[in-house]
Amino acid sequence: MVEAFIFDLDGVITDTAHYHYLAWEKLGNEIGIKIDEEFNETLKGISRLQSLEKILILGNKENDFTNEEKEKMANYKNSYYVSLIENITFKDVLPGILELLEKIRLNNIKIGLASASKNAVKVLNNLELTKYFNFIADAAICKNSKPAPDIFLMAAKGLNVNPINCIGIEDASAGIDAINDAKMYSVGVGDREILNKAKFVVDSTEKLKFEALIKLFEVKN
Ligand code: G16
Ligand code: MG
Repeated sequence: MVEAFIFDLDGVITDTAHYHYLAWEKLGNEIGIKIDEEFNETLKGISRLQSLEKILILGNKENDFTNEEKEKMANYKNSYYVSLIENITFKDVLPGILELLEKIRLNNIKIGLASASKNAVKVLNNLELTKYFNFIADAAICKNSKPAPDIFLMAAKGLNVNPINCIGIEDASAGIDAINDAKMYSVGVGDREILNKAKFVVDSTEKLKFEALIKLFEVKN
């Protein structure tokens, strides 16, 4: 029996993945590292500082900066990102998500959030979706970020449910690894090749249908 749906935020509930990209691209321009959409794919679901490390490696600049400078760069990226999410409203909820949340709630199934973003609460508030969530895992106190299962396990614990009875929904390959390692049923939204480790993949959020997901989960058990 499905006890909970646990959602990733960026790229699943709203398209902030694109804003993260714009903010990293802006930092990249400052430090002379070109970030394209393909490389950005590898940053999805990865924490802020880990993303910065990957970008510096991409530009062969991993030994060029002190920790203090790296902190400043991460803050620079975040300030721009925060300015971009300031104007997010309920209109930015991706297609099908509101309907899905409504149906889950109507069926008395719990809803959790497992985002790597320290800005998740703000984004959810701006989207006016906070009321749907029974528990929001706090990325700030999560030791190991995706692909480690920790944030999904933290969500299951906060919801007081068994991970094997959870459906996890993600847009990032690292997130699918996290869900699988947490022993949850993994659903990917996006490119089938990138998300090839997911148990089930849809190419857009409007194809996330409550009844179909429940059926898939029941069949696998
Ligand atoms: C998100 C994004 C990542 C981002 C991370 C940290 O994770 O996918 O690109 O680096 O959060 O975000 P912040 O800098 O706001 O703390 P998720 O798990 O919601 O996809
Ligand atoms: Mg994501």
